[in-house]
Amino acid sequence: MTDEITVIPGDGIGQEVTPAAVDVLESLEIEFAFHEADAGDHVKEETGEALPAETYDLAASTDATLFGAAGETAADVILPLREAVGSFVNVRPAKAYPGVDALRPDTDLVFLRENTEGVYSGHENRLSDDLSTLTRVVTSSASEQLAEFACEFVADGGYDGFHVAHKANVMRETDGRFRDSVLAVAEERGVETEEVLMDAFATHVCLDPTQFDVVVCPNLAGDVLSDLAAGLVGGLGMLPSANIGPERGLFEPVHGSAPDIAGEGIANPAATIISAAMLLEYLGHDDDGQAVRSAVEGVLEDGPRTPDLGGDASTDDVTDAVIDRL
Ligand code: GGG
Repeated sequence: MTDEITVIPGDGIGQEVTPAAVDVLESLEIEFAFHEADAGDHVKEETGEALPAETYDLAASTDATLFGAAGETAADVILPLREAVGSFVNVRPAKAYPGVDALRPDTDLVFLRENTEGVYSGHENRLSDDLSTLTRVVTSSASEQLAEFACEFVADGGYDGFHVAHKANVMRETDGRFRDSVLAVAEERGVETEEVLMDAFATHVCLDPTQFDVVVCPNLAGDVLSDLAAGLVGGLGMLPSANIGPERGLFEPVHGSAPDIAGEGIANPAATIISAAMLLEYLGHDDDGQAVRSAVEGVLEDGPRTPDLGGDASTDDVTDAVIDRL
């Protein structure tokens, strides 16, 4: 059966790293039907709308979506796209690969980020010239759905349990609900958990990342803490992600549009290509996903490197080297 894939490069370096990942997918012996779609700052400039309805509808109807990067219109693009695929969790692995100059080469952890609510639920208001407010939404149902996923994730991955990062000592009602809901599901399922205050986590993960394997977080905390972990493993060019829904998924690097290097052809495609490997695994192409991961790992170890990793190779050089290894 042909896998239907929506491809949305988005803004900035998304226009460079997304085609790189598509080239890798096209080099495999799998039948894909790719549907090119547009979204982002440049679309808003042209049409007044960052996310065309056709793009949303494609993401909501195809098997999976590969997304590049969002710029200034992130809230109008990536949040609705995650909703389009029904995603309730953003899986963000942070792993230091051999050969990459990492601050903490012993980092190997996975963030499971709540993907629908918290402070990213869009309830912001400008009440006066002096005052703006934001409503933070936390439901037991979304927290429990995340926890169910986390329990499956640790069982499938052979982990002992998971950490829950929160700030329930200050945000007693919202993070308190999040923490209590997650812990209740884990207890019912017999999965071991440990709580960690998210600010303390930021320090502990830098001092000794080996203390952590799987970290379940509210939305904003997952976004920020995974970027922090990117700093431990070689930079934002290293972190892939999978937005998982019940029937479809959206796969994207953790990094944004990087306007400082956009258009130069030197963006690191590793995060997007590993995101494509996660897409393959999500669609059941486990062997191909593993082959893509191994090819990226081989190139990171002794192949060409983009400037963010200390080399002078282009996005295309790295992509070609990955494809050569497949
Ligand atoms: N490829 C991910 C991306 O474009 N990130 C930019 C961004 O602002 N993301 C916010 C989020 O991940 O919630």
